[in-house]
Amino acid sequence: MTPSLALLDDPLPSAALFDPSVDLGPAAVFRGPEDLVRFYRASAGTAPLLVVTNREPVVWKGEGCLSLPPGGVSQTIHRLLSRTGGRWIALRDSGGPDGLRVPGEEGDPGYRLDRMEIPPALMEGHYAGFSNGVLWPFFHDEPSRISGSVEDLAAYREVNRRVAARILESLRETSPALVWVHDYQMALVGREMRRMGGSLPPLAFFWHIPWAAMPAGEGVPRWLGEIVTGLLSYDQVGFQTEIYRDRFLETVFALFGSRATWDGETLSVALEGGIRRLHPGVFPISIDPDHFRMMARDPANLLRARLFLEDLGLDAAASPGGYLVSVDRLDYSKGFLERLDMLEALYALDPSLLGQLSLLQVAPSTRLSVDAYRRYAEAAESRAAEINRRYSRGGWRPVVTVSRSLDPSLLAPLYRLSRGCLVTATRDGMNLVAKEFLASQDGGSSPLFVSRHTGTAMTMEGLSLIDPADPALSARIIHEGLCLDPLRRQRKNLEALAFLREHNVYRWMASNLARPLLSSSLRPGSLARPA
Ligand code: ADQ
Repeated sequence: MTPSLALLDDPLPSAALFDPSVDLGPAAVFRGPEDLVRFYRASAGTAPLLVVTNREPVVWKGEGCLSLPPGGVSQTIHRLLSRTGGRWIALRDSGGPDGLRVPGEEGDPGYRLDRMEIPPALMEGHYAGFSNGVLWPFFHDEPSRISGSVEDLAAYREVNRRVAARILESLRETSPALVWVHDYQMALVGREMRRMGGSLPPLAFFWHIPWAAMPAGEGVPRWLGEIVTGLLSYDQVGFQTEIYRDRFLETVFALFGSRATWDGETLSVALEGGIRRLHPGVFPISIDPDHFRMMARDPANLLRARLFLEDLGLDAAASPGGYLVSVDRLDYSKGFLERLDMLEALYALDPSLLGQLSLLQVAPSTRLSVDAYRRYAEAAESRAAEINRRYSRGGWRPVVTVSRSLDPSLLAPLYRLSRGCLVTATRDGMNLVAKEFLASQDGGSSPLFVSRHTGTAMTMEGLSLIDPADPALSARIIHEGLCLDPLRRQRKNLEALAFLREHNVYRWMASNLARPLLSSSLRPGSLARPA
């Protein structure tokens, strides 16, 4: 059934909420943070969750004043921890003390945030050197951008070891139902914890970025062997898509041959110390679509967005055909150069768009301590300037770049007021911007054009797929999409929104936690008791 606008205005049916079992099943409905909190309590009882990320969720503004996460995954984790108690360990990236109490709302316990200070040289090797100089380009299929040294790998190991030690320290004070570690900067934390010994709660890990296919005929690089073996130390490793999970399994088989077996649920690997068993799962990450719908509809937000567009010269008078929108960190994996090639191909295909349709790029710089990023930012800037020199007319510019982050309450109406959205990543674990755009349409008919190399394209149906490697073909797809009957475009958007409302970030989080929480509640002497 095609979802109607009226249906979208109803809350989701409150039928079966969930059974705190491994399989959340299609009946499990997570309408918002409350359902996630109920799921957590039903599965873990009063045992807290311990979360570990590279980046801290809050920014210290001085004198105990904190700015909380504006949205996204951090905010979802933050909300759960605020209400259920717990602990978050991260590397400190603003001022203030090592340990903070992050307050919950009235009546909520809040949680403790451990903010580990890492000496700058060590952090440089860990973050700019190995995480973003080696792991990021490798897993985003950009081998020519890999730059890292043995010292960087040593720094990465050392930071992971320190984080592991901090977790073990906190286990002396608290008995979490599980430890949930995030992303490629922290792959070795589980290994280090097991090396340090002692009894541990279940260890879950989520890998947010793609897993690369192994180059045919080449062995697995030694450092990659170490990362993979490190990941085997967790009890569950989550991936965004089946493709990434299967590539991970292929890497394991390339390394361990017949010492590894996989039964569709459990991966078993015979290592020197015994057999490691873990669950490599698939959990496509998502957003809170209702939150974006509300922000995109809010009259005050819409007014602010209109004024913002006027300042940029993108209001109806200055840019009569409107604008296509792109929102991403200025990262080479997001395909900035390819996007500009597509735009040029679109103008070549339909010159009547010149003077009419612009591209609005919201693109804050990122990771500037890494050479490859600095060079890329320069190249993207000069390519945009070249297009602007060539095609600008009167006050109209083809490319308008905003080089800073915008609050989600402004992004949502900017998505909604656009003529369409371009997601041009050459590789992307998921891409949440695509989902935010679809949610912000909320009955609107502006199309999303999303790269086939994103997790979003791999896990959602009915999307208009483009290929950054083929700008001319992509331009044709974009042109067709823009010319499509608005009612058909609206129907596609509504179907996508209905999917996102079911597969939202709360469900994502619960499905990540379900299996490890169940195993935690079954452990003898565990504090976690199902309700
Ligand atoms: P990212 O590479 O950062 O995340 P993405 O999934 O698009 O990519 O998430 C970015 C988030 O930051 C979105 O919520 C977006 O709104 C926000 N954002 C991006 N640019 C912004 C801007 N200019 N101003 C304000 N907000 C901005 C990594 C992986 C992805 C994976 C996510 C989550 O690379 O593949 O989807 O983690 O797992």
